[in-house]
Amino acid sequence: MGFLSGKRALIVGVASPRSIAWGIAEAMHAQGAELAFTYQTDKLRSRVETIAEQCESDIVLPCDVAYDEQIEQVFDKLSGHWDGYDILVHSVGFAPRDQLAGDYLDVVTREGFQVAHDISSYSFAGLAKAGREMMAGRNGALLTLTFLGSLRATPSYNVMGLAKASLEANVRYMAQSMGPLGHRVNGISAGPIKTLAAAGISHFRKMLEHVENATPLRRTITPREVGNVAAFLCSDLASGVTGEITYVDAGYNILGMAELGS
Ligand code: NAD
Ligand code: 0WE
Repeated sequence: MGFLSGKRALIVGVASPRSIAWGIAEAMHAQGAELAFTYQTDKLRSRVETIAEQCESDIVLPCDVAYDEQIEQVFDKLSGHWDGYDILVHSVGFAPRDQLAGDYLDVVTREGFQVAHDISSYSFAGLAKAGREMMAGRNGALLTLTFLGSLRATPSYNVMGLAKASLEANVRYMAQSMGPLGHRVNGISAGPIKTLAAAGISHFRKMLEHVENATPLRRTITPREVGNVAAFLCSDLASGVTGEITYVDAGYNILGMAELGS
């Protein structure tokens, strides 16, 4: 019996076997959770079906979080399988590609700003709101994924940093809103991992090397390491924790200055 047995979790944000959401699904399944998944586009459907099968789930639903109707439909369809659910995992982030290279003020646009905030921050609240009824009476747990670029200016991360700052504020406001209902809302700030969302980001390999050299544990982290913390935060073991951002970054965020020499 795992520490998530009897819990039902909806996982939003699987795109490949490297996805952080994939590691979260594996970790939650290992702890006995029952899982359901969404996919953004038809192209991603078969990938998501693969992880669903591995986790003994046959609930795979479409959801592009840019559309209110698709967010509503997820919970309409989910209610045909489950009478309620306990855990929402939001592992979604997006800004138009032209926003993620070059100098911040050179590349930022009103449209880029709006899309980044809509898809990367609003969608967490949108999903929570649409799923509130199905979570009623169950001591739910909601979790999102963020990055240190929310707090510290990070080259090329640009408007995504602002969107993650908004997402982290969303964690606190959602925690305040849902706390009286017995639901907890938390975030994990993950260190850089080579996923699809990192593909094509220029100098990403160099960033990983920098982290490997600088971080206290002298290595990067894996989706499964994020998954294990996600499983804990969404379990009753973390029943006193809400509104928090927990770092799973091999210690990078605690540093004040690089170690020089040798
Ligand atoms: P990923 O590409 O595997 O996952 C990103 C997911 O966002 C994909 O599944 C994609 O389908 C989904 N998505 C984007 N737009 C969407 C939309 N309109 N509707 C529905 N889904 C949409 O990459 P990942 O690295 O696993 O990213 C997951 C989360 O982790 C993101 O929030 C990302 O910002 C965050 N994060 C990633 C890293 C990293 O270095 N990879 C570090 C810290 C935080
Ligand atoms: O949050 C992210 C990446 C999010 C992301 C990635 C893409 C690539 C494809 C958002 N939108 C898009 N749009 C696309 O068209 N991370 C934390 C990973 C990441 O991205 C960076 C990083 C890190 C770390 C970009 C610049 C610098 C560092």
